[in-house]
Amino acid sequence: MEGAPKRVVLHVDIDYFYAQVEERENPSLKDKPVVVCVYSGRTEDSGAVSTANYIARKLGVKSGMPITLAKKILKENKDAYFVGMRKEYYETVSDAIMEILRGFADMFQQVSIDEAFLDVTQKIQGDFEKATDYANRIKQEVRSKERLTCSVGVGPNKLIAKMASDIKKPYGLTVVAPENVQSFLNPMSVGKLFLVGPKTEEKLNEIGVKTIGELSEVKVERLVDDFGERFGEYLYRASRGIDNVPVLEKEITQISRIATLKKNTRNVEEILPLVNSLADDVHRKSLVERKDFKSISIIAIMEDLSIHTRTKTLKVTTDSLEIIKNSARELFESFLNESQNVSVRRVGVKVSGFEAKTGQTSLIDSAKG
Ligand code: DCP
Ligand code: CA
Ligand code: CA
Repeated sequence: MEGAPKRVVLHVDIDYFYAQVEERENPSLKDKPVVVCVYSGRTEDSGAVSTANYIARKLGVKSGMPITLAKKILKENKDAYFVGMRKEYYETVSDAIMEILRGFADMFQQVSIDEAFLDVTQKIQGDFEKATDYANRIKQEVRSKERLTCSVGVGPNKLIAKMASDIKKPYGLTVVAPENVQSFLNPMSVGKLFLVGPKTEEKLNEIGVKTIGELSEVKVERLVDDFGERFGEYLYRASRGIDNVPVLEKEITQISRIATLKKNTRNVEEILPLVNSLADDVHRKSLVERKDFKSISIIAIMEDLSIHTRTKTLKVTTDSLEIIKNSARELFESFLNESQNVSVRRVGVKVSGFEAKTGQTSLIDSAKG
């Protein structure tokens, strides 16, 4: 593309983060299965696995599974070590690592407790030949200063860097120069494309698309018909490795959308279709930004132009579209019940109270239709 500056973007993700911190604190754990647990406190073993080291994963333990199941899987293993999550401590470790990473970047964006994007274009003069050495220096610096390993992906943009960091783990490095982007993507299954979840994957498989290369051969019109304008166009671009989103220093603190109703009304059924489509937009944006949210708000601007907001705050963060829609409906219903006899003119939906996403589990499956 003419004039588009050539960029070099790194994505750094710490390997089995919480469990690796536990290993660091307690070297006797090194060769044992380590499972970090979030105990809910209801019964001794109720709760979920936060993460596990690779030894435990090989045996079948996964993030999110019930602790009781993990214990069953490791029942025969006398060495298995279960430890309660120490989030605040991991946060301080994270801060120290982010500080190191920031020093290597022209522009820096932390996206979760254990991952960040670094725009290093100036640092290495846009030269991909220098990228391998530079990324290795970063890995070594984190290892020597913090005694933790991370994996790094390098690409011409965030999309490719993010996908590349996941290829070799732990302590991996994958560099994808611009001329190799399409051959990097082509053989991968479409499910590996960022933001393609199981449902989208299934829909694509149904039209005969199994790999990202095959996806890149589908006409954009077809994708827009099947998946809606935004997501259809995203798939078209992403399958070609195109992503122009800059590495942003500033973290956003909320995502909102507002629109005007076709006619002023106090009837919730007339309001909901627009609210739901705003919820779709807000949700998609939260996935793209990799933000989990805790609060859902509605905004109502009345015919007298007075502005009202109502907020619902959850106990835990979520990325659920369902929850946005249900909360927005609830909030509008109770707002309309308590408000004066004035009609609504504009409506808005907002999510806030972010915690950056930790896993790679954010999947768009709510495409149009
Ligand atoms: N995490 C969690 N619950 C999940 C997923 C993740 O509490 N369902 C926490 C624990 C992880 C941390 O977030 O250590 C980072 O998440 P990642 O998805 O990056 O997973 P890991 O760092 O544990 O492993 P990997 O080596 O695959 O990056
Ligand atoms: Ca990680
Ligand atoms: Ca991560």
